[in-house]
Amino acid sequence: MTIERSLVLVKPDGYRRGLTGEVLRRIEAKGYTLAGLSVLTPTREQLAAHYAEHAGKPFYEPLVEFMSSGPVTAVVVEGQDCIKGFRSLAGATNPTEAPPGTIRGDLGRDWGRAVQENIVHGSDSPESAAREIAIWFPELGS
Ligand code: D4T
Repeated sequence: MTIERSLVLVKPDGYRRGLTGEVLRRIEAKGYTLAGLSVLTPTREQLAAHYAEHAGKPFYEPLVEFMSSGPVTAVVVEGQDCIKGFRSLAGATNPTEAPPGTIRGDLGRDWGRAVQENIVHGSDSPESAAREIAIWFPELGS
């Protein structure tokens, strides 16, 4: 077993609504540690790299527009199995379906917009985590 790293983003809706601390609190309360933290407004170039798999999908442009609309907090989360563990903390992509107890279930809702504003992103595999950490924290290497 190896200690994993996951790239978590508190998205612009989470930042605007003052939920950054609450998300970080839940990550730390779970027992994971924070290995990197940065508040920044993403460039379209960073988002094109981060969301390359979604290019061309109907929600892609609204997604890039939303994600570049204000500051995000990028976090490197560390701990045993933290990639799966954080996705479990986050809940389903659609905040209406995310169960109570999860970040999206407790703090998110559908606002009727072209893209789901669902507060957080978390890497979905070790490969994605390595790719995403290089985008948001080039100085960390790996
Ligand atoms: P992220 O990547 O932001 O953690 O979210 P998920 O892993 O849960 O979801 P994703 O990569 O499939 O989607 C990225 C981003 O696009 C929004 N989205 C997604 C949307 O508005 N409508 C959709 O149908 C899908 C699939 C939500 C998250």
